[in-house]
Amino acid sequence: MSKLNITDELRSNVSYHCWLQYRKIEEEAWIEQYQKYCHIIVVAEDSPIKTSALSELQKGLTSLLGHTPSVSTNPQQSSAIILATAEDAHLYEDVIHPVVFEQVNDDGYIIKAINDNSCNKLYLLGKQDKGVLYAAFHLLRKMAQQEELQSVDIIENPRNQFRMINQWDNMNGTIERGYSGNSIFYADNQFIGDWERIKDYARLLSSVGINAISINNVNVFKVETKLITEDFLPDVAKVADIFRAYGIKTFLSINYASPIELGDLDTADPLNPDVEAWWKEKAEEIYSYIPDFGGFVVKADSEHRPGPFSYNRDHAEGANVLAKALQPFGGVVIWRCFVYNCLQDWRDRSTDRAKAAYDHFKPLDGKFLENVILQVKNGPMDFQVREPVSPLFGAMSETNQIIEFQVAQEYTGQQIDLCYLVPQWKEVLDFDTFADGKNSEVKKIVDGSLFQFKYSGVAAVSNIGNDQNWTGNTLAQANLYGYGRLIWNPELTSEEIAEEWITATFGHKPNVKETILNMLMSSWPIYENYTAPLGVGWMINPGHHYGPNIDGYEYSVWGTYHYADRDGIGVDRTSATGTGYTNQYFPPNSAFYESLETCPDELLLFFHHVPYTHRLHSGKTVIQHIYDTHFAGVEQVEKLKAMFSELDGDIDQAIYHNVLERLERQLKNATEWRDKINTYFFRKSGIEDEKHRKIY
Ligand code: GCV
Repeated sequence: MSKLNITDELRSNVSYHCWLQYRKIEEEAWIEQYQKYCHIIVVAEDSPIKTSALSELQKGLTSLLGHTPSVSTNPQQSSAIILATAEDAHLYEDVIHPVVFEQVNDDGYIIKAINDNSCNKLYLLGKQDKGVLYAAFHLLRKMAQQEELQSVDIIENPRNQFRMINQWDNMNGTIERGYSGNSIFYADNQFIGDWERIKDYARLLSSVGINAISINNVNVFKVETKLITEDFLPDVAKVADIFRAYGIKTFLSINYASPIELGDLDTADPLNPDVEAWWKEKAEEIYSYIPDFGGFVVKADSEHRPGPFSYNRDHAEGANVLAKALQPFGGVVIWRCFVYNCLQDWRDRSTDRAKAAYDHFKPLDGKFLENVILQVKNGPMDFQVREPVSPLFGAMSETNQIIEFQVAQEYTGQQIDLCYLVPQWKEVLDFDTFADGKNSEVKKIVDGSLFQFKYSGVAAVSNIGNDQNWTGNTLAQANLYGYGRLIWNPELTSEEIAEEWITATFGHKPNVKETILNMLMSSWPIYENYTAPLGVGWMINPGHHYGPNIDGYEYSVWGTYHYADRDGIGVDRTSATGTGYTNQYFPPNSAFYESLETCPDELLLFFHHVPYTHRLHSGKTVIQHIYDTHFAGVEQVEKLKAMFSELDGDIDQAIYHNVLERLERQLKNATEWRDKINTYFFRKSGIEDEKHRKIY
């Protein structure tokens, strides 16, 4: 039976097109301004990426203006859109001096309008093909936002070199931490072959600047181990062809024990010469199918995955054997730092999961080959609604680093609850590590500029599946869009990004814009209000991680993560009396978190164990804060729902019902969190709510 899920019906659905809807422009003045450039598109030489740029422009302009531009190779046009790379100088040099390309990086571009009486031309120029494609998407975005073009003169460069998406798709069709249906890549332990849907995904990703993708879960099980064999490489190559045409490089997650699991050797010891030879041969084989293959993503020695520790080797030795194999082909190893002992006994307070990544990796600084990149989760734990920034950022000046975010809302509402994550990511990127004095923000570490990394950038776990709207909750599309836009330009504000997304998705009605903007911008604080308080984290149901379970997290079987007892709550991570985690930060951050005086309220319980009567900077006691935020959280979700209900009739009906249904579930979830958290802490502390509200 065919597993293809791309159908005309699916495509006729507005939400399927996400932010690439390109609604027809109604205002004559805009049509007139835009139309004068858009009758002809001139493109010199063909290439797969330029063909994508052309097809995107044709599709987008037809939809926006109701007229399909024709295509020509002849630059002698009075009015046209000109697509060219730096090399096609004959197409632009009469009006643009090639020296401007000195300001453009490999993925950057120029958009410039030239107008005089007889001529209206728009130049979309990239240093390389990719730049042309990004310029095409930029132009379409401007038109969809109804921005003027006549004086447009833009030089745009992405700030981050790697702008990556990690799929956590398994070949049986499930997605680890997927909340929007099944995989668009696999079913029944095979590729589905739904190339059109993958192409549509490539379009979405490329339109926001994503340039790399790993297409299988970092937990690599039996079947997926074979992705690097002749059984599946022909299909991986087809996927890579699709992504390549949209400027996206394909990567695979690999099983560190592949030499054993694929039946060739009885060891995966990285220092064993047979193992080294095995990986070299494997790399040659992969590159014979995919000449521009990106490389490997590796989760090793973590959550029961194999790794170099089995052979008493460290992670540098583990990564380097792979790096050597990929190096001749220009490939890289993306080695994850999410390494900790998930079976550790939490009654033993000398161990601290938050310290694990730093403890494992910091001593290895400078020992990795130059085509290894460490991928570090944004926080020291695991994508909680609130965590401090991982102290590994800045701590390894000799080792390429990229940051890992999670667009999939594993711990932030699972695409049922609304949680616009761009403000959270922005806070992380703006965090000053003081690694090289003041102004050593995370964004300058991951963009490679602070320590001159050869490779750097950002990766994130995808939130898409085969649901018709890709993301389960249509409003969760804003997170995928926002992720791409933010890592392209970390100086954009969360509001700017949200506004762009809203207009592209819902159009220009002021009431719709205002309501959805309010909803998105308030959603992260609201989610934080009704879930685990003051940075303590977890408190979720084991396994699936949705809904409250104060002592429930699966890796806390020997004790809780939050150490709540009748007197107080929180984890003492100070160096004076606790685990010493605060020492992993550079001064003054170490002292800032160490001191109760300066530690910010929202992270108090991450760093300190305090009595329930401890007074926050806000003036409230901890226990009163818990009660108040949990009552407020539910009221705020009720308001979200009421606000959204006002949009009935103003937005697409299917989207309206999709979001409303999610808000109803969110309200139930928030209510359950409020009741369970408040009851738990009332019973533990015996302290009444000052406002005498009913605690269930
Ligand atoms: C892919 C968390 C998630 C796991 C995930 C892991 C990781 O523990 O719950 O599902 O595994 O992070 O990032 O490797």
